[in-house]
Amino acid sequence: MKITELLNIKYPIFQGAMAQIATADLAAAVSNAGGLGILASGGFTTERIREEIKRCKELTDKPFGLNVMLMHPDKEVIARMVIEEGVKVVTTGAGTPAPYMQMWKEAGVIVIPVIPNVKVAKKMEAIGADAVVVEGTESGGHVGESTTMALVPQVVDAVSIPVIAAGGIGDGRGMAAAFALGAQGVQVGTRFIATHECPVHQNFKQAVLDCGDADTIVTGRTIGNSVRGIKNPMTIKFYELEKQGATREEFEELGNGALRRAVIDGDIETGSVMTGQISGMINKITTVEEAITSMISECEEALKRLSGISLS
Ligand code: TUI
Repeated sequence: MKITELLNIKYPIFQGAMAQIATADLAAAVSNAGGLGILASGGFTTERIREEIKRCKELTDKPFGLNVMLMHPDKEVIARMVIEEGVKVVTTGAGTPAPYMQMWKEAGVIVIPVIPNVKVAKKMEAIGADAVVVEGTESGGHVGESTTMALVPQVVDAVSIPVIAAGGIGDGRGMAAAFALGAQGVQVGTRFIATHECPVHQNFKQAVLDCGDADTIVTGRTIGNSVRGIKNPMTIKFYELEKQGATREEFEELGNGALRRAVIDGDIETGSVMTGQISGMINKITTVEEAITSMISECEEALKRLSGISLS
């Protein structure tokens, strides 16, 4: 079944559930514009997550999802909240959703794990995932090693469930490329930061607009917690800490505080500005609807252009 039919959405565009950023304001705007808005749980308390779910139901009558971030200290509570609040679509990230799969499937929830490699994709299919979001290392935030270009076709070959491509996709050309690789849809995060509806601090938006193609960096690789964000004094500090042998827990604690400083306080020097490599292409703030409709028309244009290419 096509992903748009499975989810009852108009366009195969998911909005990435950016930690501390993807509130009901953003997710409802994406769903109202025909994509799939997805609420974040990363960096939010369980009370806040419940509030955002309730608010999203008020702001849209279209389908929306909740991302269960599996490094969240209260992940079990959030997993149960999905059912209590009647959330119909769940994406998961930064770990395996296996412990909650049976509970969700019995409740009729559509489960779409975000995965960084073929091995995890196969595992997710085996435990009953309805689709997977394949996230390349071009993404902002917590990332794997493989690029979207290399990973998507390998996952498409390895599983029979629909594949959604994520990482480095910020316009309709990227979307057309994802289709060429065998994906049925795309997940987009960074592009949605540069929208009026995105509740992130203005300085964070400006940092994305100012960011060049080579201005993001991955830290935390040595402790198995790779995070991509904009190069700044904060990421340099992370490097120092890695060298001094900081533990994963210390890193995560520091990461959460730093993300809040950037997202809420607008401190883009000592805060963690988690954005993807595609930031370099983003140069204006638009509405969510404009972002989605331009992605769709650019994609159609790209597909038309490609159909004119002849190699024989
Ligand atoms: O989860 C993400 N991206 C994120 S989560 C996040 S919150 C955060 N806050 C402070 C510091 C660090 C992070 C920010 N960005 N993307 C989805 C994703 N999931 N990428 C990679 C994975 C993943 C990794 C391992 C999924 C599954 C997995 O293992 C599963 C298994 O079976 O072992």
